[in-house]
Amino acid sequence: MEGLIVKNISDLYVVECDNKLYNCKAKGIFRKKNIVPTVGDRVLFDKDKNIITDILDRKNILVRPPISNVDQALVVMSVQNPSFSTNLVDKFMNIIEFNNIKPILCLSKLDLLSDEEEINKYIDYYKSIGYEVIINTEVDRIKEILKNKITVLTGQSGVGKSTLLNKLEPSLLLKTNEISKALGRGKHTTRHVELIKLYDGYVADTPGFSSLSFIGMKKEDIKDNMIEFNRYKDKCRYKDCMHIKEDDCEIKKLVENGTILESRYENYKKFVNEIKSIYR
Ligand SMILES: Nc1nc2c(ncn2[C@@H]2O[C@H](COP(=O)(O)OP(=O)(O)O)[C@@H](O)[C@H]2O)c(=O)[nH]1
Ligand SMILES: [Mg+2]
Ligand SMILES: [Zn+2]
Repeated sequence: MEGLIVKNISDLYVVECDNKLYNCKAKGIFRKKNIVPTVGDRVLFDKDKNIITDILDRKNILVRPPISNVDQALVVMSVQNPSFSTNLVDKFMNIIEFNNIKPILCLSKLDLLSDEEEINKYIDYYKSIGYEVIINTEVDRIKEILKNKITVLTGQSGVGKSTLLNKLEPSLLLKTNEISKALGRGKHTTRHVELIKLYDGYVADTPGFSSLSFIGMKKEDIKDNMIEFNRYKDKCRYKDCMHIKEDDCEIKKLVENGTILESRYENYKKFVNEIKSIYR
């Protein structure tokens, strides 16, 4: 039978098939070949012996947290409390792009803003470069987005991720307003990775995702995943232009004339510096 690994606790795998759950172990051969079955894997399993016999080809795999076949990431970001951070938005988007996952920006706490003019400027910009941007109150739209997909929820602590999931599925009864330091270690939270079934899709409830990092990425990767730079880079004088110190750089011109958002460019330069310090 074919199923989906929806949960993993040490060597136990919970496999879902036709809306039923099976507690399985992995065939010994996997360990010998150094293959680790992962949440999100489509697998063949023997439902009488409760053994996973085969792992079907993966579309992608994330290492931390370990999860495979992710379709998209919902990047939840509050506009107030904690305040809106273009640095975090750009960082998350960049790392998610690098992993070949589609990022969707979901803004929360707009009710706390007295003036939406500033935030609308950012919303318009991110939309203009091709990103989908939604508000956490657009529940029907979010249901639509989650349908038939494996989605990971990312965003720093306190932005409203658990609140959002509870609104979508009240029976989840997720605790909200948890202290960030306790995330993943608090007595009510768990370390294991799990896919929650929601609207014929799955959402990964993974604390680890609030701390995405550039580890494993090169500065060229950062550049390649600033998606709007790619539209114009052929106009730079140098083919391998990093858009920082080079002359005749189209990207720098576009930042100056306002076509490229200044915060995006400034964040880009910071990320490149962060990478340099990782490898120093
Ligand atoms: N005003 C306002 N508060 C919100 C909103 N979404 C979540 N909150 C509050 O923000 C706090 C943190 O939410 P929580 O869901 O625990 O954030 P998480 O750490 O990302 O899971 C809680 O007190 C929520 O009630 C929102 O859209 N507006
Ligand atoms: Mg939470
Ligand atoms: Zn350039």
